[in-house]
Amino acid sequence: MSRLAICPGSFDPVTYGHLDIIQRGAKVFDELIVAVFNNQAKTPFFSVDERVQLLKASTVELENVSIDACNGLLMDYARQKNAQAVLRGLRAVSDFEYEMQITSMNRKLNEEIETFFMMTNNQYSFLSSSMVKEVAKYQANVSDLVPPVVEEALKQKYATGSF
Ligand code: COD
Repeated sequence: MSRLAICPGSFDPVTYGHLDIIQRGAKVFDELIVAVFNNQAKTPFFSVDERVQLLKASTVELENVSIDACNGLLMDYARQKNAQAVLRGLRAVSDFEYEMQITSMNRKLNEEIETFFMMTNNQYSFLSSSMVKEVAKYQANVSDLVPPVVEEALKQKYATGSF
C-alpha cells in the first residue's frame, strides 16, 4: 500500500527549516502533500496563494511532493485525501507543548491518522518564518535562511508595502 502523509503548516513564508523536513519526509513516505493553512493564531503576511507558489517553486525537484491550499480542519482534509499520517517538524523544547496540544486535538478528531515528528537539522533549530520576516524588513541578508525565490518575494513585499 502506498503511504501518503500530509505536512501541514502556515509556511509564511517557507524557510530552509521547512524544506529540510519536506525533503526528508519525501524519502520516508511514498507521497507527501504540503498543506498550506491560515493559522488562526498568526496574522498572515503572504496570502495562501503566494505561499503555495513559493512552495511550488522551492520543491520542483521533489517528484513525490505536491502543494495544496487548504481551509477548515486538517483532519477533514487528511480524511478526504485518504492520508495515513501527518508529518510535523520539531525545533526546540518550546515547540513541544504546542505540538502536543495540536496532536491530541487531531487524535480526538480522527484516531486513525498518526502524527510523526521529525527533529530539525541542528543548522535550522532556531529558524522561523517570523524571524526571517523581521530581519528581511530591515534589509538584512536572509540568503542562507530561505530559497532565492522567497528572498526576492520578501524584498518585493517590503519595497511595495503590499502586506
Ligand atoms: N526546522 C524544522 N521544522 C520546522 C522549522 C525548522 N526551522 N520551522 C518550522 N518547522 C515545522 C513546524 O514545527 C511545523 O511542523 C511545520 O514546520 C510548519 O510550521 P509553521 O509554523 O509554518 O506551521 P504552523 O505551526 O503555523 O501550522 C499550524 C497548522 C496550520 C497546522 C494549524 O493551525 C492547523 O492544523 N490548522 C488547521 C485547523 C485545524 O485543523 N485545527 C485543529 C487542530 S489545532
